[in-house]
Amino acid sequence: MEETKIKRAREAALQFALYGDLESIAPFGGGHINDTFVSVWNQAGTRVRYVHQRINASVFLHPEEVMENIRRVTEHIAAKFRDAPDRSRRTLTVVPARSGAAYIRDPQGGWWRTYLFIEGARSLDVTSSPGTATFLGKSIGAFQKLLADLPPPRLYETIPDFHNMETRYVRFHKAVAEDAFRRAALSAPEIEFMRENETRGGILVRALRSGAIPERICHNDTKMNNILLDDRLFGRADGNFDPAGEFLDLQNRDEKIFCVGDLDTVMPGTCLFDVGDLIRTVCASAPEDEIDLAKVRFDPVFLKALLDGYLSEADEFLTLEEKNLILESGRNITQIMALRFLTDFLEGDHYYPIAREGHNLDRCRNQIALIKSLDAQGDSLSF
Ligand code: ADP
Ligand code: GN1
Ligand code: MG
Repeated sequence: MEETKIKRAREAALQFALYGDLESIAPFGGGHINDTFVSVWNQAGTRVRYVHQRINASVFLHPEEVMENIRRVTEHIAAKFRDAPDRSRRTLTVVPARSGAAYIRDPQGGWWRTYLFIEGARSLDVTSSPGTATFLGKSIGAFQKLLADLPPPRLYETIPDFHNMETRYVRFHKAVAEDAFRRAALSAPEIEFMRENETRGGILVRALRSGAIPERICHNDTKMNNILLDDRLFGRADGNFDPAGEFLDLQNRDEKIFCVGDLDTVMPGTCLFDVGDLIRTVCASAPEDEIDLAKVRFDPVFLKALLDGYLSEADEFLTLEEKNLILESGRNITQIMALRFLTDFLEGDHYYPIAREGHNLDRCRNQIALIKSLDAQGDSLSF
């Protein structure tokens, strides 16, 4: 099975405009959606890596529109960094196919793309220090600012209603009513929690629809492991680089590099979707599928640090209404994730890959625990 997958990836990789000899190719990364591989090429004696992804065409019904969005977004960002050092580590670079297109189709109908591999960078699943939280917030504020002047036309909506809590609830209620896998009884308290929170959950989508908050270009999938951080941000207390070291708070961060990846869902939305997903992941004390719920706490220190960083970039363009909804956005995006994990559990785990039975229910319980921890801190939370 694995061998067939690798052979298919290898054949796809060979169709891109890459020089040299393909030495190896292997599965890579921990994303939930696409099939990711890394290849190593020997280019006249220098080893160079590339990332190849088979786009999940059940999730993205128009992969050509995804690639057109990504081409525009990456070229726009790259143009802004024209004179910056390490330009090709600051945004993804699409490597064209030999045909010149941004993707290839394989004989089985799969859609493949290739990116330069961002070397010397890492992504984190859990925040290690307030400094990391600040840096992650700053990176998404900067990303939104870089795209604020993207020329028309409007970007494609690669997944319509992606963060629309109302349509997500319609699907959830249907899944509960049908109960095709006889799992509703196993998740009764979680279903109840979702029902109790339905009206509150619509707050962002209602604000966007009424025009109370503006539509902007945003990323829509800012969980922290989609942000690549320069290895040079990590080091020892004396400030020297050490890849095994801690995040360094002391240095001049402006010189340091981040790359916001996973651009499939960059499309119109509200900035609050991005801040919300950052709050959900950066302020959680454990990964989103931790089953020991005693370990799942919402960290107010990381919240403050994260929003310090985010607002250092975004304060200048956010409206008062957007700022007033920032705290709510963290609860909101955590709720939509709990709802999506639970719906997928009820529908038989067809969207998120699972490593064990009940994995999606575990993820849902984890997200509900995070909301409860956030709620328990109530008015004491501030930024
Ligand atoms: P998914 O949509 O499945 O989450 P991602 O695009 O996020 O896929 O890729 C999965 C992981 O692969 C990322 O979390 C990141 O760590 C790594 N990755 C993706 N693109 C690159 C790249 N160009 N260079 C280095 N690492 C990458
Ligand atoms: C998926 O692609 P990935 O793994 O970065 C999902 C996000 C969820 C996240 C939860 C297109 O993100 O919406 O927040 O899983 N992406 C898509 O881990 O559905
Ligand atoms: Mg990802």
